[in-house]
Amino acid sequence: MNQTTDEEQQGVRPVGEGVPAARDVQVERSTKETEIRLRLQLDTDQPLTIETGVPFFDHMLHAMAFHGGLGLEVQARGDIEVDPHHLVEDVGIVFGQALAKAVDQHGPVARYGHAVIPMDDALSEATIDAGNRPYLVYRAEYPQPYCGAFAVELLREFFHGLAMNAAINLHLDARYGANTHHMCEALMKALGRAIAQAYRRHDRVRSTKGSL
Ligand SMILES: [Mn+2]
Repeated sequence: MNQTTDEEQQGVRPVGEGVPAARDVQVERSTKETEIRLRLQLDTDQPLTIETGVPFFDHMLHAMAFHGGLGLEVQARGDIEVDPHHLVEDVGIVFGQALAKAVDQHGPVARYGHAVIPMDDALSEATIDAGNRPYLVYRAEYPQPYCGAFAVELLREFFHGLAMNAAINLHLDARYGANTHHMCEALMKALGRAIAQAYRRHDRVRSTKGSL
């Protein structure tokens, strides 16, 4: 004879059955160079609070999260008076860790994601395999080296930290454009869309090998 708990008799489902828990993860990381708190919610696009102290980077993260429909809160402080390099890289690391944690805690995802996004003169593409094989291919030749005070070469550090720590294969291609701001922004929007697609819930591990 089956035994039922009080909770089941009251109609409360045990966690893990029926409606899955919203995927909501937090990661904190502090080093001598940076201090970062990040919360990622994959099943809601609210709230968005992004404060890194680097305005153009905030703008890029906001574009990524908004167009990916990701709930993202980032509070980051760091030695940006030296160079935003550490901070941009470490936000990539922590965001990657959050994506990995979401899969660890909440189960398998669709794996593949792809988006191509235009912005006026620019066209940028992002392709993801969230398949536990970390790799970054990043192709971009920007016509201007800076967006405001931000050296756009730093975006590579964000993408690398993200790819290695989420353990994803990430291909990014800022295909063409005349304006660096547009090329970067289109790329970040494409990244957000590709993440949203790759991290859709899936009921089992998507691999012919049975594991990733
Ligand atoms: Mn813009």
